Amino acid sequence: MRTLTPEKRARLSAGALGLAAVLTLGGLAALPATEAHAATDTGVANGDTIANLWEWNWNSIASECTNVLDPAGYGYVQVAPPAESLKQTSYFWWDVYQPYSYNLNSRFGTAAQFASMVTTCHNAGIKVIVDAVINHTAAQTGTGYNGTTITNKYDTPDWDAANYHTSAECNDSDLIIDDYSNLSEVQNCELLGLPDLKTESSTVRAGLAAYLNKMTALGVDGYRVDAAKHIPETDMAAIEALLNNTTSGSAPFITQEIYPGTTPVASDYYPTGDVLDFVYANKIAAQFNGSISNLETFGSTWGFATEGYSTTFVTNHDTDRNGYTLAMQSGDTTTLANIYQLARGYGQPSVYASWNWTASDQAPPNSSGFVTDTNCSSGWTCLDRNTAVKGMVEWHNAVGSSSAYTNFQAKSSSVIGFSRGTAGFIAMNNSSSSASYTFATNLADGTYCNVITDCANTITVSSGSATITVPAKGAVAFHTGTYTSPSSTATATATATATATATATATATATATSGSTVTATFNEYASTDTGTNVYVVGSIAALGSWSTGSAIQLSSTGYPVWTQAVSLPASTSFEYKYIKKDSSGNVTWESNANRAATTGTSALTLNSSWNLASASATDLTFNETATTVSGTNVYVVGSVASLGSWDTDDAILLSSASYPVWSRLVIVPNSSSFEYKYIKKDANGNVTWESGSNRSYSTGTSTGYTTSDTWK
Ligand code: ARE
Repeated sequence: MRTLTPEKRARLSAGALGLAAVLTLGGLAALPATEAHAATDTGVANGDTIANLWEWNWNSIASECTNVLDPAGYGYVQVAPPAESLKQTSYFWWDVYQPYSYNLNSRFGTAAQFASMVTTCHNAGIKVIVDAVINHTAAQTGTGYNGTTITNKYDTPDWDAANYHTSAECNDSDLIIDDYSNLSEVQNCELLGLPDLKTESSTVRAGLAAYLNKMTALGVDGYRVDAAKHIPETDMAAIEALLNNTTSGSAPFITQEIYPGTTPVASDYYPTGDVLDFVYANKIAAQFNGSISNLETFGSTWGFATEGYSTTFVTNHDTDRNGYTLAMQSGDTTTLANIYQLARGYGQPSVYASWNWTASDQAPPNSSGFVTDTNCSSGWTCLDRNTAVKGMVEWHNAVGSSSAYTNFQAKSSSVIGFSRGTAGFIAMNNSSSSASYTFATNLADGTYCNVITDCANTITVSSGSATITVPAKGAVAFHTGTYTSPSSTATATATATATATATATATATATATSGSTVTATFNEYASTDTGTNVYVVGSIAALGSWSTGSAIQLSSTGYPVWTQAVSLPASTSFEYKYIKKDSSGNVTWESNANRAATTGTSALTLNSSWNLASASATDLTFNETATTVSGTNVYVVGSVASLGSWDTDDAILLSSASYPVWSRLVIVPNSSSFEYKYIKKDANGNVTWESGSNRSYSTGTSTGYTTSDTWK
């Protein structure tokens, strides 16, 4: 087990295509007999979106994976705690957060039904994330869902008193956490009086890992770690070190519940996985309860978890009940916020779907406590099935994670539009009456269908703009995959529009043949300060026509190489340049001359380095085989600026996606020789250098250089 990098998403993404399905759900609310998707499905593979089907029973989840989640393009399903739990006579929902044993016969079904659900979901291309309650066991005695009787809360089938924290570790006389600003208390005392497992003990670590490994062996792909802030991060790392790989061969996906408070904080847990982004959920609620016109900057500067670690949500089972976020039952506003979440594309999105409640403690629909089948027409809110939400899962997948959030237009406090690169456009209306505006779309002229209505209506883009009537509390969204035909007005419209900047001289020669595009991947090495982003801007409309306001933002996922795939007209010559924008919007242009390129009829990659003429740069992919312990990462550092000039603070983090091979594409000068070396940094930032003399490399005038090194 090692640190999960942002690349894990590529590693974990499911492969099945979201093909059309005819839906006949025995016992469930009937969906339309045939889905209009048959005609419009763009063949987008299942993406990263999580459907959080909280407290659905296993049979209903299995059906949903096959009949709804896969056709819609979801990638993951998250399920409620599956272990045997407390069973009160009132059957409160929170009984399942009090484990009695790690037997998988639970209120959601039998162990066999659980295993079958995992298999069925996998067969549909959906990965399964389990809510893992591993910080504690049950506070309340009684008889559980599999018949286990507990009379002493410190004596369960799995544990005895020696496995729990006592007054020897907990500094609070009643053993219960009262002071959430005291780290020791938060981690050594009892959350809500729930017996606190002694996770510093190797016996406890092994027992918890055995429980998780049992589920991993059944095919489970990942875990939402409940109450993770109450488990010291070092203990999390030690437990994860004991986890087996999933059946698809990767480390389990981990997202940790670090409820906001004084200490510890979410970022403390990045070494052991992702975190649930409570700040994101709280702020999205504030926007959709007020004005949405400020969403242009909605991103990391708002205090969210770092993008590569953020599991975003609009609401969850706790915050639905405590007002910290929008509520599931807030109807259209919550649906619209989910649509925005999928469109914004920050972190890994999740859509919460569950049962309706009127009293906070209320049990889910059940029979003697056992949860009954989901009925989306009665008692349940199946937001994952909402036509607009499903359309946006498709849109989210189609625009991809690297298309910049750009081209933001606020028409009023409640009507906005924005693009994701040149791949998709969405207009949203948070008011109670419909609104009509003309938006610049960033998309090629033509006719597109609206994914929000499952393609029941179309939008025409002409001269890059579209006049759109956005329904009350609704949205209109389309992407290049829903392009159906060039509009009658679609002609070559790009003309030279030199901007005020001295260095950018536009010489546009774009003559796009209607709809014919190729993907150009821009890779730019550029070091930046926090808050500053890198954009590409150029002479053609798809690159903003030299307008810095319309420049395409590059993704920093591979920092310090900034990357973006952009759809460009085929067989077109253009000029371009990179710019940096700081958090105040100040623009810095590269100092070299305009770069030039010509598209053909297939994809191309453009590699360059800040302030370095394109002709002087090439790409070098470092591959280093190195084994590491949890929390430790491998970097490369070297003698040239783009390798950090031997400064370990500027060393380049390599990706562990193909562990134990650590890799990263870096832009370096061509026709030059330089030295480099690999280093390891542990979770505390301690640096270990490879032994021996410096390594050296010489580039020529070609591209696609690689190394194949092994830690020495
Ligand atoms: C129930 C009863 C309690 C009783 C307890 C033991 O409600 O009165 O003392 O049983 O008998 C859920 C329910 C709880 C329930 C529990 C066990 O929400 O009501 O307790 O199950 O059945 C903190 C944690 C965070 C936690 C929240 C609720 O840090 O991890 O509290 N969230 C998870 C789950 C919950 C679940 C548990 C953990 C327990 O998502 O659904 O509890 O498994 C500040 C602090 C936060 C604190 C927050 C509480 O912001 O900084 O750390 O969150 O207050 O609002």
